[in-house]
Amino acid sequence: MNKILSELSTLIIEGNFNDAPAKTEAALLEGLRAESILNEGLMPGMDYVGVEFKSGNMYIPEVLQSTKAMQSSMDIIRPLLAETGVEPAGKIIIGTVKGDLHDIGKNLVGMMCEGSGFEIIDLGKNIEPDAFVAAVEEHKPNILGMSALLTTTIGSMELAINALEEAGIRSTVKIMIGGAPVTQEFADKIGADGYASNAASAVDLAKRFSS
Ligand code: B12
Repeated sequence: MNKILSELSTLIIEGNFNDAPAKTEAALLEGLRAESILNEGLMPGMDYVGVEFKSGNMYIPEVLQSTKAMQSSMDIIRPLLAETGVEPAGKIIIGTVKGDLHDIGKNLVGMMCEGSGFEIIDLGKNIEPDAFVAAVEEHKPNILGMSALLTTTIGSMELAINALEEAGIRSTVKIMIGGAPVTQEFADKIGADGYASNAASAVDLAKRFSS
């Protein structure tokens, strides 16, 4: 691997968001294309973080630092990627359901998916079922991700799926759900396409849905 890209990967793994932007600029100055920086520098770094997180060698605060470093580099190359017309891996709409203000896990999932090349449209938190429907109609994503942390709000995921059915657009989008009270059994019950218990598994699921 190119030395500067390997150093950038290491900065992502270390969660060094102070130095990652300068290293990204240096890679561009060296003549590397934004696409190479993403695919050969940033993504391998985040892939490593995902593996380490899943195997219990990295913890949430460290993953958040890494995603922040990733974001700081993405801020620099995102406009260049758009210019060169690099196709994203897929488009994901994500949001925390109605009545629920927990967004740390949802943000982590969004950031890790962005780090893996997906375009993310983050609707935020406390999102009404109809707002999910309107967003799917407007943005036509491949995947809709819903998050809930309260046993009192997970029911809103089913309402959103029903609302998508009623609008006739349920089959246009894969639905993945997550959050501490959510289980695979619950996902099956409400007719979601998939469940992931953490951000790294959410990335795997999103990749599976888009391949
Ligand atoms: C931080 C926190 C808060 C913060 C939220 C800040 C924020 N911006 O998010 C504040 C203080 C606002 C808060 C408020 C409340 N909270 Co609170 N909160 C928590 C706490 C401590 C941590 C949650 C968290 O961020 N975890 C870290 C993230 C990274 O993990 P995660 O969310 O599970 O996400 C991971 C996975 O679930 C998955 N995932 C998540 N979303 C998605 C989406 C998709 C698509 C996929 C595939 C995967 C996925 O991937 C993520 C990353 O690995 C939990 C306790 C706990 N230990 O979980 C309680 C907890 C969730 N809260 C609880 C409660 C009761 C409340 C309040 C009702 C308290 C009150 N009486 O006011 C309010 C409700 C406010 C509301 N309407 O939402 C309870 C819920 C109980 C229950 N079973 O319903 C918990 C479990 C605490 C407890 N033990 O009682 N809370």
